[in-house]
Amino acid sequence: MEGIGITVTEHLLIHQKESPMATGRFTRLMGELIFSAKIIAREVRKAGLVDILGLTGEVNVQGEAVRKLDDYANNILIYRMQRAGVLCAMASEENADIIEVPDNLPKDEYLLIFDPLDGSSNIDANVNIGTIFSIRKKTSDRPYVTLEDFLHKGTEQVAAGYFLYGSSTMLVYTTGNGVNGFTLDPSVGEFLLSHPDIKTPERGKIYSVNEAYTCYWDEATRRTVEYFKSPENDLGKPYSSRYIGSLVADFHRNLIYGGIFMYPADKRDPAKPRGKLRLLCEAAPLAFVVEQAGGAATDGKTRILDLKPERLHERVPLFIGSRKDVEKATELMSS
Ligand code: AHM
Ligand code: MG
Repeated sequence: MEGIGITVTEHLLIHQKESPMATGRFTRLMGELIFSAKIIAREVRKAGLVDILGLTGEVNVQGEAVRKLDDYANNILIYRMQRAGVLCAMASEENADIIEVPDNLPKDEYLLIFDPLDGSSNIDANVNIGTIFSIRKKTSDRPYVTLEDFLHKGTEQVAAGYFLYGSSTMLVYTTGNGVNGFTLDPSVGEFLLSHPDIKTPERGKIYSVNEAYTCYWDEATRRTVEYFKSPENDLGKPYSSRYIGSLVADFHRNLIYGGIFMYPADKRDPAKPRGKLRLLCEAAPLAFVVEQAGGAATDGKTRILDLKPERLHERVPLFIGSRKDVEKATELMSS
């Protein structure tokens, strides 16, 4: 009989069997994360029909207005993942502090960091949004979790990826052994392996950056962006400009087609020249995915996965995508 393809659950179980040390806890963690994302996807699908669009009236830890769907996604993830029995703590883009698993619930050694609904400024316009996640293990021997347990390099991630709520709902993730993409078949409610072993082109044809901020950039950043627009670049013609303003969507398009996404540091606040995107819940997980797909990610100087955060919500400049494009950007940013 013809099957419908490999489900993400089957895929996880196949890989679990390959690892003699595997106990099924990671599979359990992913199962719960996938279920939470299906609930979020369902709410995103009916967002125009029910009263969950718009702002909640609250402001998150980054000083940004919290949108209702952000809030909903955050709450679902916290509620379900706290009960998965495999985590000891979480960190969300929407919460100032780490979120511990309460003592009355079963705990284990995994840590989960997430951006519940990235690209939320696009929600009201029906543009693609996503959930980004990073999975780590607690490495300290302390019997309790502290902020310190989260302040580690991206190289320590056990797995990372994202759910993209677009024309279809996708899951793209890595456990350090390549990248696989799954598409939700709404008729059976399962994620099916649709993009096995994703490899991003070595050099792309797309550059993605919010050029409105050129006035806030330094000379090196301007030169770097000019390179991708120049007919004299290594591609021999200007790259195409594509910018959605929704990181997961911009990243995913460039991963598939090849290209570079840039969110450089800028001087909107001259006292704090910095990037906008967060190291732990945005840059590091996507850097893990892109490297596993053959691409690269830097902050303009240093490999993203080698950066050790000092704060939970640390922001970094980000240059991410096709390897040769990121290498060129890093060279121009340092010259
Ligand atoms: P968010 O997490 O509050 O949605 O902010 C992150 C988003 C990214 O998805 C996107 O790449 C970036 O902000 C766009 O910023 P800008 O509007 O400054 O170009
Ligand atoms: Mg975000």
